[in-house]
Amino acid sequence: MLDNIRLEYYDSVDSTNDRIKERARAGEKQGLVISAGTQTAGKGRIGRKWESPKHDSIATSMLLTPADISLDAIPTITVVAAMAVRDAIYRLYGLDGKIKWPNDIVLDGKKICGILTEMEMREGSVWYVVVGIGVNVHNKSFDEEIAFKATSVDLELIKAGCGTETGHRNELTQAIWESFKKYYNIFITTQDMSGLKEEYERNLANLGERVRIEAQENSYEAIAKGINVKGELLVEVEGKEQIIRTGEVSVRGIYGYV
Ligand code: BT5
Repeated sequence: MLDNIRLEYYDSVDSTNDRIKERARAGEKQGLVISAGTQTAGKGRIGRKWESPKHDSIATSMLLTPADISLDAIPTITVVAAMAVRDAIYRLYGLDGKIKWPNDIVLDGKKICGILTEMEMREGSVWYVVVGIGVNVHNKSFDEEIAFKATSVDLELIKAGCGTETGHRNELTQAIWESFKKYYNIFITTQDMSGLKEEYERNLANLGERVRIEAQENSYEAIAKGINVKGELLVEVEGKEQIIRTGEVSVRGIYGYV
């Protein structure tokens, strides 16, 4: 079980995930969180970049050392983390984000958060896991390549007519890890989504709608049906159920990014 969360903050690091890995290899215990004001080499999945401009966004990573976890259950941790971020943003700001399977939170059709889970094996079993979360908080604009699909807490609060508050990065970071603890401890008892699936599906973007599955070799349309207990996406293609397993697949709505 995850109980003792310890928060460390640095003004600038390369990647908070990489700082956690270094500490894990040095024998650090589960529950360490490293957050940074900015990252000089923030990472997305499969070699993509994550932009974290100075003091505008949250870049935060936690070390987990789950005992006897199966390799299969590791990708599910991303799915659990997405629930936690959604929950924290809702509790603090009333912003009703949706989860874009597997690793994004979206608001008004744009990405507000990305999650990158990494792990290292030792002697044939999982040694440690790093869950890294990036959330756009005070960003008022984005680089050209992502401007059409990125948003922030402040931009969404302004749209909702709530104005903005200052200083919510730290409070949001704490809320995210508190929520993560709650969901992770439910997940870890069974190592699957059986206790969380229902809530997850309530907040899943595109549920029951047509989506485009973009795999490396091909791209096709399907209807999003929900998730299974492993946290894999269930879709229907020409009347047959299919399981979307890999995070290297992009799932998009038919119109636009979500
Ligand atoms: C992700 O990858 O969304 C995972 C992002 C994880 C970032 C956190 S920050 C703390 C920790 N330390 C790290 O080094 N990483 C983690 P992916 O699904 O591959 O999406 C990456 C894509 O999102 C990029 O190719 C851009 O198109 C877009 N993107 C980059 N920065 C963004 C931002 N700030 N807001 C919205 N979209 C962004």
